[in-house]
Amino acid sequence: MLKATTVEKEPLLPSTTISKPSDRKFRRPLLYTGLLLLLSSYYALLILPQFTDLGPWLGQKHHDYSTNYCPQADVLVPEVNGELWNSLTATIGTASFKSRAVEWLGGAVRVPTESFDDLGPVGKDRRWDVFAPFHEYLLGTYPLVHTTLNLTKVNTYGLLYVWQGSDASLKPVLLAGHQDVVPVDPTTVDKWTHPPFSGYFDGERVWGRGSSDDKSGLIGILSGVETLLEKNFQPTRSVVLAFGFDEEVSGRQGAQRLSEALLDLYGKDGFALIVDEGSGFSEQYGSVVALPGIAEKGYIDVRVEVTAAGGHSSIPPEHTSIGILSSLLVEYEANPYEVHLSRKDPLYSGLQCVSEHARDVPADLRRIIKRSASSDKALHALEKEVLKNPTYRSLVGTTQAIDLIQGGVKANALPERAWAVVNHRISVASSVEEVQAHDAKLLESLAAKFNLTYNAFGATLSEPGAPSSGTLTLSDAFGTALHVAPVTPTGKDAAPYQLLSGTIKAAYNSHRSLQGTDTIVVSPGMMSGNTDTRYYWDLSKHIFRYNHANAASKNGLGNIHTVNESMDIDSFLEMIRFFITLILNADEVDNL
Ligand SMILES: *[C@@H]1O[C@H](CO)[C@@H](O)[C@H](O)[C@H]1NC(C)=O
Ligand SMILES: *[C@@H]1O[C@H](CO)[C@@H](O)[C@H](O)[C@H]1NC(C)=O
Ligand SMILES: CC(=O)N[C@H]1CO[C@H](CO)[C@@H](O)[C@@H]1O
Repeated sequence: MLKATTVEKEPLLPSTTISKPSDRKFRRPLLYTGLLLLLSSYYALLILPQFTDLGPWLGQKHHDYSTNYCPQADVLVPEVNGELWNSLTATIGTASFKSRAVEWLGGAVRVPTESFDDLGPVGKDRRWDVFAPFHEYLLGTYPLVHTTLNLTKVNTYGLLYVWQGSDASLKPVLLAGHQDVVPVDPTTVDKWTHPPFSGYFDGERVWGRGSSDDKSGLIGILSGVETLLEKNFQPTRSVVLAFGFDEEVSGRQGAQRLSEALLDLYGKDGFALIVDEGSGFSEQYGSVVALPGIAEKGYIDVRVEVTAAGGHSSIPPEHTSIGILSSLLVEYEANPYEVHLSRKDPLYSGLQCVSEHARDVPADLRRIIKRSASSDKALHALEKEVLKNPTYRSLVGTTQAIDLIQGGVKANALPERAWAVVNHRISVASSVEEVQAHDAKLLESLAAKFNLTYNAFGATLSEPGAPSSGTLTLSDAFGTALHVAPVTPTGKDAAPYQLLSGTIKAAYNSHRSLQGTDTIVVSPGMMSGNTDTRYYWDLSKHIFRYNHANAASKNGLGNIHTVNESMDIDSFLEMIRFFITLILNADEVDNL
């Protein structure tokens, strides 16, 4: 999860333009894997802060609140395949299917597939070999999948399954997930209620690392496909499955290579939609809200490096490189990024959905959210309240955190070099370029004050050739900058979003024998981290990070990335139901 930072308002808009980084930068081989901080997270977030300060907005008149800013799709139940769906729905509800699901997921957990930050290339580093037994497990567990679908192994352990549809003119659906799990800290093994790779089933939950993140997704998809095959379903629209094996450590050997293979096979925008791991649904203001992730923030680690003349410290200059670096870092923290809530922000769409559809939203809150759609004044008032919540603030804005520092080698020698790394998570309203320009501008006056030759992201900002007493260099620390993800369309005419929404409602209702469209609200959600889809932007404009996990259940999402990770079996069964419904629905619509 993203760490919330404390941020104060301080205007500092970027104004310099500096050289644009090439896309190649974040495709370069990993230099310092050990320091990579691209932690991926499971959650899409929508947290409404407590509102306290809306007094002035109460009792406002002459406003039309009737516009529906978050129209809901109808429940979408397979029709052409209606009989099949009914039969599958019944099957999923049986005790024997539940036992199979327990075995499927538990067995997958029992094959440890940890990925580590410092892994070398596949073929060189033997620690990747753990994926071979995992593939054996899948082969033995899903016989029909392996006799019917075409399997290509990309970069040895990436799994690319193609379930060929009868109509090649229909764009396929891509379902994604990852095989790897975050390592279990050996010192915490005895703190687990059931051992981390036991896959133990206690009658309610399957325990172990990966039971939730993300073997529930991967096994959920494969279980759904195997079950469809058992009922002799043959797709019209092709279904493609892509399972990376290093999502937790950047996806460069897995998803990145898979994306190249997928692009070769299907071309740019070759997929009707992509569904990867992500959020599920939870309770918000008295209603159940599903939050498919439609956006991801960008990322850059900025290395701030100062060099200065060395020498004996008995005759020191006024400022050493460490002293200068300290001033630069103080400047950073004194000038946090300005944060604004914009109507284009996916989190704003989320506020609209909750205010429109959640049952227990206080009337004054509901009103100001509605008003904010057309009134800038109301938007500012809303922003002021919303950004009081540090998590929300971090999700909306560009964050900065100084996470690494180093300098000096000896107590009596002047440090010739000192550096720090500032980690930024980039607002969906901004860009890598804007952040680079902002940081470059921020330190410009200090660079001049300390008489430094100033280089920022490849451009010289100080007077070329002028003598100086040292250098200041800003750079992309590990070549891991990540652009802000394109925002997935969610309007009324965005057919894939409507299909997903209708499917979510159908799966939810069918799992509970409910009727009606308003049993669960679907709202655009925002990821706090990145998934393998960071490599899939060219494959489809319609990317959703969503797996229908039930975070509203009493056990929640189940301690991902930590001790006691576990998966509620009922929630897992509902995930399988979701994937089956999605495949069948996508198979019979022709507007994707
Ligand atoms: C794991 O769960 C058990 C209860 O099943 C609890 O007692 C224990 O504190 C949990 N461990 C951690 C670290 O949360
Ligand atoms: C900067 O440092 C260089 C080298 O020591 C020196 O020649 C120059 O005069 C200095 N400039 C200023 C403005 O202090
Ligand atoms: C299961 C499987 O391998 N199916 C097919 C994969 O693709 C080749 C070539 O198109 C077919 O010959 C296989 O039957």
